Amino acid sequence: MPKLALTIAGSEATGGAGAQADLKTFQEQGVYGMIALTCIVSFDPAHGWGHRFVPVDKQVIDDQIDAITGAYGPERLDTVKIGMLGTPDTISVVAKNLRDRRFTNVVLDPVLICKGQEPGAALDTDNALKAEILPLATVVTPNHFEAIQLSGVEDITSEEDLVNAAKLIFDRFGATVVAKGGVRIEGADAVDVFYDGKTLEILRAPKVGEVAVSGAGCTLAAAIAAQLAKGHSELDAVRNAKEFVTKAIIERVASNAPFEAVWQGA
Ligand code: PXL
Repeated sequence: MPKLALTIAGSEATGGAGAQADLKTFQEQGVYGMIALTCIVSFDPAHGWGHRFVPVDKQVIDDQIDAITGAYGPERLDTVKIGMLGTPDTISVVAKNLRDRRFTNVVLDPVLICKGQEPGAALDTDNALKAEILPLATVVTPNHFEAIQLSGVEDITSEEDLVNAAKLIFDRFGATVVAKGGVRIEGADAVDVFYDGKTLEILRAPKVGEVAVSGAGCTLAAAIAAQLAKGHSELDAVRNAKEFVTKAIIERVASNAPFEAVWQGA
């Protein structure tokens, strides 16, 4: 019988990011995946591939989580990955469910700004994510931009800056931090920092080009969740997930969009 994992995330129609990336990752990891959909993103080919964004009604989000947890119960479903939530309303219904259902592993990809949302609304959303979801996360995986926002540092340009930001985020929110330097820190390697309050580890893999690939963040967080569902420690989960996403980036898929997408089947 496979282990189970839930993603609470948005749909990205072209299949590169979001819930689609999460579910493909779960499948490749040998974990039975489920989705509670929070919003639908449709890129707009006629307008620079900007994000068209529609939130799912909060009652419908609640109903999906109800169906999923009703079907499997907390003994079997102890791991959830959280991706894009979209609005303060969707955030509050997800926070309520996280509080009530007490998952052991809550892996949060803190997706902050999505193009296509009004800046005012996005600020509300970011604040709600920090206030309501971050304190409930057990692992948080900020990218370069998100690490700056969550730590409050001015900028992150070096490995030392990334370590410092990871420590500040841990101190502030109490979750294990996987801070991703990606292509935004100079050097030959893509560097991520793991910090759980005791262990600090720098994870490295040779950079694959200098351009960020769509779905890499979603895939990393989903792979960490799958690894935790299978019983690995947080550090092993992150090491294995980094290896998985590196392969998925190497075998990335091109399209007419101006970015390439990871391939979890690599
Ligand atoms: O990669 C961040 C992300 C997450 N979730 C959804 C998205 C995106 C980026 O496009 O559309 C649904």
